Amino acid sequence: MAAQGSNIDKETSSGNSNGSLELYCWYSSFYSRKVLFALHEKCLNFKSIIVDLSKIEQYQPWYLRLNPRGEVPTLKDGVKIIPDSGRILDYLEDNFSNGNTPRLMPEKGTEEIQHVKKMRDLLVVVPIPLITFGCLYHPDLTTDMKISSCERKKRLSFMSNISNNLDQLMEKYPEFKEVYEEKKQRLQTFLSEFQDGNKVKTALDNLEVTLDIVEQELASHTGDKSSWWLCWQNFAIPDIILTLILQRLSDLGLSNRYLIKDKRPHLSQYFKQVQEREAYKKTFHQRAGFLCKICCDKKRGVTAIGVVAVVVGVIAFGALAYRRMK
Ligand SMILES: N[C@@H](CCC(=O)N[C@@H](CS)C(=O)NCC(=O)O)C(=O)O
Repeated sequence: MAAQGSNIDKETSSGNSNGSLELYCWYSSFYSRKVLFALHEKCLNFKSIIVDLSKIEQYQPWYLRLNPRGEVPTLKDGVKIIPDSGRILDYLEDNFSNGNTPRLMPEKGTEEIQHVKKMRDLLVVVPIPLITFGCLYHPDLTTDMKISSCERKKRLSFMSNISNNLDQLMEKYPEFKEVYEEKKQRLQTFLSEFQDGNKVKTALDNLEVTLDIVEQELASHTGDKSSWWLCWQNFAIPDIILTLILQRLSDLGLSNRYLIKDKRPHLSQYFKQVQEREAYKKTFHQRAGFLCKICCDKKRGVTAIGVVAVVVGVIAFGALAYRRMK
């Protein structure tokens, strides 16, 4: 089957893989980024095929045949199709960890593996979709919401409109009726979850506990371990998940709550350090992305105001100079 999707990008790294990897993803999706980050860390060559969530491409028959849950990411390696970010990371680790391709987990049977797995399991359960949409819906729960109220409303109304889109798709593609019905139900549950302020508040409070454990872990690295990443000398899967969580908190305007230097000095230093990694830069430089787009639009708005101010200033100055000359 030829790849369909909004766009195809060839990600070129100097690294390995025979070029057969195709990642169906959406650049701003948390779970897509988890895999993109891992692919860049491993310096693997891959093609990324954009499944545009803003055009609900994930529900189109061609994609549902690939991933019946209608979610990104999905990895294709030749004839093998691997859905779900967690499974994809395991697949990459099992199949692409030789020679120059770095491991993102300690080898099986080693002393470190249990500890690294424990940290991964702690971070993987952080309910990022609930926190993201919960904060868009209850901006008062954030300290420095960076997304304008107009954009938040647009995003939330897009979300509640998906149900209608699913009804239309059901008529158009009756063979996928069950999938669409299930999706509608899951969406309904999710909508009522993130609209419930108490649920979102609890998730944010639980995240304090998780990040306290992370802070303790980082603080415990002294002496020979001072150059360690979260729980091992190598950058590993828990680091990828932690970085994505910290980035999302920052995008949502929650850094002032979780990442302040006085409260979690090691974590705030860690986040600065991780942003220097090439794989981080490659993962986050990507265009598109809903949250990213909004932030950029906001910046563009500020830039536009700046340009208008300069133009008005120049005209006023010119007019003044002209009057003086007369
Ligand atoms: N457990 C899945 C979750 C994937 C997921 O929820 N992806 C979101 C984007 S971040 C998605 O595709 N949402 C579209 C939808 O559910 O319709 C994974 O880890 O890959």
